[in-house]
Amino acid sequence: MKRTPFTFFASLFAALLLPALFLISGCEAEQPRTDAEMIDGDGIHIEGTWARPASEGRMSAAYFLITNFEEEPDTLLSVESDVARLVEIHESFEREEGMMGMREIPQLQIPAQSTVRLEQGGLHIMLIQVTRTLADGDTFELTLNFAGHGEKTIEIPVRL
Ligand SMILES: [Cu+2]
Repeated sequence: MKRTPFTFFASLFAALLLPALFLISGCEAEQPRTDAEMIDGDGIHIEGTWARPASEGRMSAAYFLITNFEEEPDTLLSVESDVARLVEIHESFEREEGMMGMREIPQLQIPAQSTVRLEQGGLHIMLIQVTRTLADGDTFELTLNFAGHGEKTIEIPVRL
């Protein structure tokens, strides 16, 4: 059978245009996936978690980095754990005598597309009256309650 111009263009279409169409639709398919991740709350990332060791009944502090990849700010409203009687968000400040003090803050703003550091001498999660001894190498869970992203439970390793 002799090739007509029609079959030539039809095979050209199949060879070039169809893969191109798949490529285009493939790119489009990735866009909603990114949006879905943000709706699911993956726009907030926690890393670098650790907490100081403490004997039962004493205080410990937990530290980590919170990164908000979203275009909207979020707020850490509260933190819960069954490893302490009371869990508070604290900030450190310099007293008049040059000594460092710390105090509770009601909530913690996480600005859009930025990282907030909880670290020694700065912001931290205060664990008051730990219900069991937290030794180097132990782990426990903290549940962070965000205004926008809801609850996030993270694992905290205890280390010196
Ligand atoms: Cu504190």
